[in-house]
Amino acid sequence: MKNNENLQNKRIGIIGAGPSGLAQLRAFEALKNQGESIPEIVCFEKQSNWGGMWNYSWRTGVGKYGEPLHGSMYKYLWSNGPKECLEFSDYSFDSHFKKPISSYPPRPVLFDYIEGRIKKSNARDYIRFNTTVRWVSYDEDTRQFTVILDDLKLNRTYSEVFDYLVVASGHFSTPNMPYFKGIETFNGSVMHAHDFRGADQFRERNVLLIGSSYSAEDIALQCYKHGTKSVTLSYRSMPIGHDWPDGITEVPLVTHFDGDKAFFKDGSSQEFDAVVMCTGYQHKFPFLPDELRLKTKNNLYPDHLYKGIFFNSLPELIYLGMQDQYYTFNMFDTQAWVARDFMTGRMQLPEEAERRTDINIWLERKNRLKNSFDNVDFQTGYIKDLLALSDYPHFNLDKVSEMLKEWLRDKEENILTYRDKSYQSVVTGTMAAEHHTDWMDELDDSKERYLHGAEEEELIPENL
Ligand code: FAD
Ligand code: NA7
Repeated sequence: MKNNENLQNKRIGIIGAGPSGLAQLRAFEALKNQGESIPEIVCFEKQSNWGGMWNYSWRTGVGKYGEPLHGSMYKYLWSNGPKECLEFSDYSFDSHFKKPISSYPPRPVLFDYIEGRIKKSNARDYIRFNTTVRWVSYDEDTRQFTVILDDLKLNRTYSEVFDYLVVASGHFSTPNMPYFKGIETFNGSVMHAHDFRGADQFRERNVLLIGSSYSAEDIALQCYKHGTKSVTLSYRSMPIGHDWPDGITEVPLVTHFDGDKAFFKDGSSQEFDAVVMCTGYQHKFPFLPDELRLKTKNNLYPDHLYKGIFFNSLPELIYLGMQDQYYTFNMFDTQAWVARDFMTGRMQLPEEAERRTDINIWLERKNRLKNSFDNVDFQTGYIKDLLALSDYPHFNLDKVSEMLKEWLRDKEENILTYRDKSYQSVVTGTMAAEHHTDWMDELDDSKERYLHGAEEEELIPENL
């Protein structure tokens, strides 16, 4: 192992062991496997397991130790984009599952894939589970971060000092929950998508979903699939605009409620049994002081982050995965590899003013985006920019970009069947298998059923 004394004295703290935090661990591991020395790393995760959002919890509100519950995923959640668009370029689906699988796996299958890559290393040793990062401060003189931590199991508070801090705490966990006049008089349940755990409770009910983005779209489909009587989607800016099946309709924004009745901007009104606010999330960092906190809404290029990751006024503070996401796991990887190279001194950053100029170029480009296809091109360009900076294994981004556009077209063509389509891996060239059951008919999202369900059924003799 090459000896770099300076590096070995450095300490790196990572907040969160979701896909972004795990990407950071994996990036260091890859360097170590090349015979390079790596600094001391500690990753803090407030949940008892890794996987972030993909680590499903039945809980809502608070976790076992009273911390705000992180998870926003629900039962029966299937990938909302082709898996070929998020595939790790250093760990393919083929190498994990040993056979082609379909393009839209359910959550437990993607969790298994995320876990599979990280289990191949000793990354777990770096992670302190059940540990919440409570507060961070930065000392200008020592140029170090002091991190105050709560060991939730032992109910013990302590602090540690780091030279670099990676914030990988996600941004789809703290609900944006707007107020609508009179909603306090509504008698049914009112929840945010963050607390939605499955559509079973809405069987035979009339449900109002407020919002018109990914959560609204998918919760509407979940409700339809699992027997909700009617779904009404209420939009603020633009309807989603799909050719929805009977039972799902779109209306303009709610103006107010009166008891169980909701009134809409077009003058219409309807009674509902439940309301789900699919109104997005807040970037929330309760552990960061004002001067270190990223302040942004959900968008494709949050300001103040050089290369989308380095906090411009203090680049030793690194944010991963803070963008709105067409790309996910592979984008987090490309970010983590670049962050690693800065932290290990393999890459130097330009001066602050030059970094600001680069950020501004991206912000100006972002301001010119007109539609989802432009958005895909923008994020593709961003990842290309990052890929050029590190040795993360290259993958055919133009092809992935085409697939993302195809995915958008599939959804427009038929929102009920888009998950039955198959895509080709840019990592292995493998064409995805067709799932044994159409998505609309598949009510079991378990890994066992997904991987082996149909085989088992085929084994049942015909006369039984
Ligand atoms: P997260 O997965 O959110 O992980 C952050 C981690 O940080 C968590 O483990 C959390 O416990 C931890 N943490 C937070 N605060 C602290 C603290 N103070 N101290 C210690 N630990 C902390 N992406 C897709 O690619 N395909 C999909 O189909 C898809 N569906 C989605 C559906 C829903 C409902 C949601 C909300 C998101 C979906 N996403 C999907 C996007 C998903 O967020 C990303 O795939 C991915 O999980 C982001 O990874 P992350 O590590 O940045 O954040
Ligand atoms: P998004 O994509 O951030 O979308 C938020 C939606 O909420 C969007 O349609 C907003 O409307 C709407 N919104 C926000 N505030 C309001 C108010 N006050 N009133 C009405 N509507 C509002 O969040 P999602 O939860 O859909 O998706 C997040 C992730 O979860 C995503 O990556 C998926 O993979 C799963 P707007 O269009 O801004 O008018």
